[in-house]
Amino acid sequence: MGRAFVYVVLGGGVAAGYAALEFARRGGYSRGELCIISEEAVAPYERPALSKGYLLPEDPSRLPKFHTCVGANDELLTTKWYKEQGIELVLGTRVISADVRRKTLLTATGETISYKTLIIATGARALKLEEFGISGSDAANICYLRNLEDADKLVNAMSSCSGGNAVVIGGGYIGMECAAALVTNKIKVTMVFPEKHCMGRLFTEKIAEYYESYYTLKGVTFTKGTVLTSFEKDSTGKVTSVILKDGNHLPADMVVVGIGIRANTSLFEGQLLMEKGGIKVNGQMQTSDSSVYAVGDVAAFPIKLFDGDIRRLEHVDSARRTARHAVAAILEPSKSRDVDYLPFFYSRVFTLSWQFYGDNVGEVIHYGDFTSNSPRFGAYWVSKGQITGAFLEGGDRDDYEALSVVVWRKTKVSDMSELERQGLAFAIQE
Ligand code: FAD
Ligand code: NAD
Ligand code: ISD
Repeated sequence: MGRAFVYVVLGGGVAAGYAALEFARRGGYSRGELCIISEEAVAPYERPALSKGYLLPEDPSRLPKFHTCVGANDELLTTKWYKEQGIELVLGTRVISADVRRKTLLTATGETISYKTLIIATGARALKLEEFGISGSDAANICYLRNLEDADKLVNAMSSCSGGNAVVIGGGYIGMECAAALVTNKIKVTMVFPEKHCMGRLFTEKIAEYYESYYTLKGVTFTKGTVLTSFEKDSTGKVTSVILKDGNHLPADMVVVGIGIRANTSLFEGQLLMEKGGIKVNGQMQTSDSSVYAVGDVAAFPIKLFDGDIRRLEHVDSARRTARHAVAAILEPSKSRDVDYLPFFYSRVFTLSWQFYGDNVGEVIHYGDFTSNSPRFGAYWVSKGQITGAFLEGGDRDDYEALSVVVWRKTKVSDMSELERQGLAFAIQE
């Protein structure tokens, strides 16, 4: 049993949605020649909404409102849109093996799907506590957050926990955004993570200090520099407390775990070149097999701005752009230049909102007001006399645009103290 397509997008997340829109805009395929295979039961959606609008206590965002590509202020691609465009959605279908030489995929239902060109957009999976030697994370009140099913479990757990205690494991993006959502849902939060401060992969100590103080005022307690070792459960199997390595017991009506991800590469291990935990691609998003492309969280691609260094990014803007780039490269190879991407990350919690451009390497200088409740502060990273990264909390569209430009141009800095004195004005007047 099998079906044959010219183009197959494997994975139905953010990158798949943006790839579909790019295919539709460019044409170049006929009805029935293009399909998206996704383990998820719904058409591609804006995953960032799951830790933001989806968790609001009042008027939470629900599908179909946040299907791609509304996150980029573009068309809302509903199931009907895919039908109209002649793009087949093969939903609720897990691919269990891939044969790159034969150009076939095998689904869990036993169907073989063949392709001429494959775009791998399998994203990533949340790391489980079991992978750190801690068991029991399948309990009804322990939540991870990667997909809609996880988000529904989290919403249900929150609704039976009002006024209760939540423990958030991990001080990264999921930890910070979920802690904010839990507090907004009137749940008391303790965050537990091993580092000295939150968002260790990006924030400086000074930036982290601001957010931690802000969260503390909102009622969040920080337990840093330690990890959990096990859970206490009641007779129904529900977690009642989290036991830490330092011996403390934290009461818990629910637990949210955000301890990082692994890219979903396993179908292609041994068949395609890998790097940085992802599938290695060139500037066309093409893997070591010329019929196979990889995009989004699973792809490790060269960043021209970083002198061609290969990076695997775990952010939505990168998923959107790499997907569009791959489709352009597939449909019009002669016109396609190598991807030239400026890494861009952002988050929104409570009434705060920050953006970051570039790479957080080099010497850091901070500027602005770190004391206000409606703050406007930032940081520049400078390496070899050039700006490599820029962070800003509380900026407007023009501010962020100006920062992106100074990073993009690798603007020279001759005097660090002058940069510090000027702060945001340095970027705006450039
Ligand atoms: P995904 O969106 O994860 O999609 C992968 C798809 O592949 C899924 O549909 C999955 O089911 C499917 N799949 C995987 N394996 C198989 C298989 N074997 N068979 C069939 N289907 C398969 N980034 C930001 O920049 N800003 C944010 O605010 C932000 N918020 C986020 C909030 C949450 C809760 C999460 C989880 C992530 C957030 N991110 C954010 C990260 C961003 O969502 C990802 O970078 C982006 O989703 C990556 O897109 P992708 O298409 O590569 O992977
Ligand atoms: P992350 O990499 O941001 O953070 C992982 C955190 O896990 C670390 O900060 C650390 O504190 C913690 N940790 C690691 N080992 C631990 C242990 N043994 N015990 C306790 N804590 C431990 O990953 P995440 O927060 O899980 O986010 C998952 C993915 O979702 C990432 O790819 C992220 O980029 C994405 N995401 C992005 C956004 C955004 O860009 N605004 C929002 C939500 C999610
Ligand atoms: O990029 C995003 C983001 O941060 C969201 O919350 O997309 C979603 C929404 O804008 C779509 O509803």
